[in-house]
Amino acid sequence: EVEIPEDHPRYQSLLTRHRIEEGVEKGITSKQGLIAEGRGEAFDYLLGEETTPSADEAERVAAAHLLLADHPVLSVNGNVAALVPGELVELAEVVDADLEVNLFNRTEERLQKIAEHLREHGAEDVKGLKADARIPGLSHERAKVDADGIYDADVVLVPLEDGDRAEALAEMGKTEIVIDLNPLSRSPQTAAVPIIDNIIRAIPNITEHARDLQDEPRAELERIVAEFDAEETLEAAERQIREGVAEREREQERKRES
Ligand code: PTJ
Repeated sequence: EVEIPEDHPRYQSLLTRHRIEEGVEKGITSKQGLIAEGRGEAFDYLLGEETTPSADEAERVAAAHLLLADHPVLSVNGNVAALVPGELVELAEVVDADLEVNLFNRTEERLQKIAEHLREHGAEDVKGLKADARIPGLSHERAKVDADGIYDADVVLVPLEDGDRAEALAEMGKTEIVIDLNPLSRSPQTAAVPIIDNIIRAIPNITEHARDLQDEPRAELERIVAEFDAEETLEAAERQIREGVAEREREQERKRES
């Protein structure tokens, strides 16, 4: 156990990295998950390592979708399980969603370990182990889902998802909520609700919004969903990155001049 002092300027980022390392050691996270983590960190740095107002809005819209859904499912991969297991279980409880392990690099061993890890964090029923249905249009291994899980879902939350699968799920007519720090990546581009934020901040914030919205009438939730503009959210994130970089360049310029 590495102790990271909470006042360290990059506390959250170091904690995230440490959880991914532990995930790999436990056999939950894939080695490719380490690369995905590095990519995510770079974008998080550019976004200022905080939830932007537009990401917060997307998280509220995601909460409204999950509350309105007949059968919401939260998809879990090796990175997600390492980073936010307890937080996901809590969100699933608040919006009454299923949890389904769904892996890009699918191995039986990692499936079992992730399901067990989620149970240790309070999950009762974990789907994804039956794999008795297929997402049309994907190669065999990557298409495997549960018939009474993702296959049957009307709303799916797919964090850190590969672009092909995000597209195939959207083509099945599912409302897709994607969490991904890279606004240029294909999965948020195909999502009904792209959330450009670190999953570590996004999941607890969706849960908070869901608690806040759970007693609202359906008409109000439907209004929140209808007013959302996915394109604008992606543009806001790109702007944030560009302006953040420009701002830092100006700062360095000022330092050099003084
Ligand atoms: O456990 P498996 O086998 O299902 O594999 C999972 C990974 C994530 C390894 C697999 O899906 C993969 O290779 O994904 P990619 O193509 O690397 O895409 C991951 C995306 O997630 C990238 O766009 C990253 O920027 C983003 N990302 C990484 N960490 C975070 C993140 N987004 C939000 N929060 C993070 N903490």
